[in-house]
Amino acid sequence: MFAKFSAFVLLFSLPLNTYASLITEDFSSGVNGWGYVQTSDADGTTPLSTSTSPLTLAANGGPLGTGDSYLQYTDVDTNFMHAVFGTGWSGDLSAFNNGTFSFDYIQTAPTSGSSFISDFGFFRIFGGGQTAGIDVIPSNPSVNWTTQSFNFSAANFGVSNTVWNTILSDVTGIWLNVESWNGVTEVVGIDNISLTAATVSEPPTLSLLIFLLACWMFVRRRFL
Ligand SMILES: [Ca+2]
Ligand SMILES: [Ca+2]
Repeated sequence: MFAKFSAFVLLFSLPLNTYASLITEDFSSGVNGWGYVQTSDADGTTPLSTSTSPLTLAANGGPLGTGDSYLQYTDVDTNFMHAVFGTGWSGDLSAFNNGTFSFDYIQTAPTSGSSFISDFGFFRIFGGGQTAGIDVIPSNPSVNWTTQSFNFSAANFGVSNTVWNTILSDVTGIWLNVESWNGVTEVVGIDNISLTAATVSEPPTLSLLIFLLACWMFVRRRFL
């Protein structure tokens, strides 16, 4: 009887969901593997060899103000600079299919003018020998922190489910175009990057409840 009871306890101790449901980065513990690449084309995929880094960790001035660190990109040349995602943003991300991607962004310089580069905010993901990308920020970044969210799905990225699933099963890199202004003038920031898995659908939840009820009735009949 003890063995049966132990098995029952073990059953209820099993994790219901073994997949990660959130990837997030607020730069509170440093750069954390984030980097940059430069390309000659706005949405290009071939990194240039560059020696001057546009990347710094700003200790203050994130969306929460003093003490809120964020990642700052200062334009250094006429190429297009892209943020390269760091630790935790690679490997099998299949669990995030149809999830929600969100991040905060700002342009701290220039504070006025109209030399916007529309490719700012072009989000590109690489994986399984494939790539997909979309422009997630169609308008000018402002001097105030702004939050942008979008659906992390094949339909939104304009690729087939086959290509999308291939990418997500083995993500090798994610880039975000942070070149916002014509001329070597702009300073931009990003913070609070997150990817949240889609909510579990109702049918499996209902099935789980029925299963647990059946277990409880079994135990009640045998042990109580
Ligand atoms: Ca932060
Ligand atoms: Ca520029």
